Amino acid sequence: MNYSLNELSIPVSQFSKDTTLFTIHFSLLTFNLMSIDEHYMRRCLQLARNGFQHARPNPMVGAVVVCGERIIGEGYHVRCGEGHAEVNALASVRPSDEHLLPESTIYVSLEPCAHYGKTPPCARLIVEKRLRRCVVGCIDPFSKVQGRGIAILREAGIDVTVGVLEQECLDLNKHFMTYHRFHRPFITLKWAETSDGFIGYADQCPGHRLTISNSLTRMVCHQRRTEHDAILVGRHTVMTDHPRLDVRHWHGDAPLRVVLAHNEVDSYPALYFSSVEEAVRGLYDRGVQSLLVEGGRQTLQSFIDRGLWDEAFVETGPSVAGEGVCSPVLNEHELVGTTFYGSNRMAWIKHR
Ligand code: AOF
Ligand code: ZN
Repeated sequence: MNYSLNELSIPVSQFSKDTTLFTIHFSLLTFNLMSIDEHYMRRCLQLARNGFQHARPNPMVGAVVVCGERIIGEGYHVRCGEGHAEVNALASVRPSDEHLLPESTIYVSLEPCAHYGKTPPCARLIVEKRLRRCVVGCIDPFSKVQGRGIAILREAGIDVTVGVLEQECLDLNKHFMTYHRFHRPFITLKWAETSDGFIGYADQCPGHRLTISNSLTRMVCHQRRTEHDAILVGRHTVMTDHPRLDVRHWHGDAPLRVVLAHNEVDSYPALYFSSVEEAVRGLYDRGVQSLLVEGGRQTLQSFIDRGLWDEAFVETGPSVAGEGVCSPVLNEHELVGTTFYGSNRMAWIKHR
């Protein structure tokens, strides 16, 4: 669906006496403009993902400057504390193309910022550079922005379109969005269960550990760990499993270790909270945008019962336990997708 505008530039006068044809032409033109905006917004999303490793706790953002049908600049937010996507995209415009800015459009996957943070406001830079149009993927929920960037642009007479590929733009930064919109970390649950629905053997079988994951799903789980700021388990899991909760089967930073318990357990180094509510509040106060809850059953179920979860990754292996600790029960949820890793199935589930 990547048409050039020229392909559809039939003179309107040709149809002016024929309302039906005019309507068809007009809607084709609208559709065409929409797909062009989506096309460049997709490029913004693609660029933004390059910031995955270093942009945190800032969001991943991409920007593209387009004049006519030519991209004259592009960039993304590389590292927290450094230039934002718009700054990098505008800096990449060649001096010989600078004069084109007043007839150009800047596409950004997140609303340009309006505040002086570690860097000056991007909305002011766009005004200074006199761009004609700005297409925004989604509003920035950060309290110092929240629509103010768009207001600055509109007040300066820039044509602003908001909400192109909005859901994809929101999903890209789901941790950041949840943190700023709901004042809590994004919460992901993770467990592995046997084909007959058990996550472990009962306490009566000390030292008898149920192996469900395989080498591939271990890599996937450790990759998930690198994507989260903190990882949490309950007191019982610490006592029975002594989990390392680090990143050994993937590359990246290990999340902050958190334990739900009234007191420190077995000198296990972690941040301790005595209840789910206290953990969620305490982690928010520490700027933790995402939390991975890895067990055990009681801990997982307490997050579920309070409705304090966003996504779950449930791995099902081929083994049969016969008896033991039953897997947690999810409330309102929908299956997003399923991936097979050897004989293990990983279900990606969202809270509704
Ligand atoms: C943009 N473009 O590429 C990003 C934005 O401390 P600072 O100055 O880096 O500002 C961080 C905030 O700026 C961050 O919380 C978010 O609201 C916004 N991020 N904004 O215009 C970007 N990364
Ligand atoms: Zn900015």
